[in-house]
Amino acid sequence: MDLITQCARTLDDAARAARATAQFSTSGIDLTLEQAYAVQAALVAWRVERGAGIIGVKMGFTSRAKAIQMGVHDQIWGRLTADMLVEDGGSVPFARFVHPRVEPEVAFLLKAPLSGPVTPLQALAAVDGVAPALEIIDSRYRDFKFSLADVVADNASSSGFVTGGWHRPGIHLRSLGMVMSINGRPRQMGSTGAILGDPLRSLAAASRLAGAAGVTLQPGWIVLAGAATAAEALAPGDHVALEAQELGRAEFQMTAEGSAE
Ligand code: OOG
Ligand code: MG
Repeated sequence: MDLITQCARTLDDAARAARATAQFSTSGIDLTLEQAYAVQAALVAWRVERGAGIIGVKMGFTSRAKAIQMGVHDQIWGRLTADMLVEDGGSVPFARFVHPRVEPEVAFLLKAPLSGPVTPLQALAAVDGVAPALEIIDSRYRDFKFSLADVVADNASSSGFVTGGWHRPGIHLRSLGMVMSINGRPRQMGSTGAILGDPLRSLAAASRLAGAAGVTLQPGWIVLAGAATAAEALAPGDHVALEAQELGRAEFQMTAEGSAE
């Protein structure tokens, strides 16, 4: 088995068993960024073979708060598959995850293909709708610790997401207040402007980065722009709600069974 397949197998097994694995970078496996994206593509291809189609992409480390929290400073992208989508107001089994965290985001729904370098205005022309979103991230690495290449290989910690109601794309996204509450208590507060100054810039970056990898963002796909604040750890039974100015609400419930790590 070649190195790419071997790393993809390790991460895919860890995700399916909801059990943490050792970071590659501290186990003598130093993937280049290019190899890490190849691992990501390979493990997502297996998810697709098992029946979960690709429904979009996500951006990571597009806010200072996330870069500081994780100690990783370059923007990355990952692939979203149909099995990650959690219905707004729905519930998700805690046992599916290793050590899940949640973060407040903005989601875009595309109506036209998008690929390669574009301006935020050109990116906006491909947008059908914008919604408040909660991303559930779950690193397959022990203690949620990783290098840039490690996290890229692990599909940017993608594991679940919820989108609230869709709005017309014209809403200005440079400074809308966001409050993320867990069990009714506000835990993170921020602004959509924390996402690269404007989440549309993150959409343009998604187009550029995916395009460089030969991927065209498709009509009907969802693009998660990245978290506006640091992520919060989740426990079984937690209820999470996001309230965003003008964009409204998104929420979900973690089921009570299962335990972290
Ligand atoms: C990697 C994913 C980062 C974001 O919104 O910045 C991300 C991680 O923090 O585990 O999703
Ligand atoms: Mg995120």
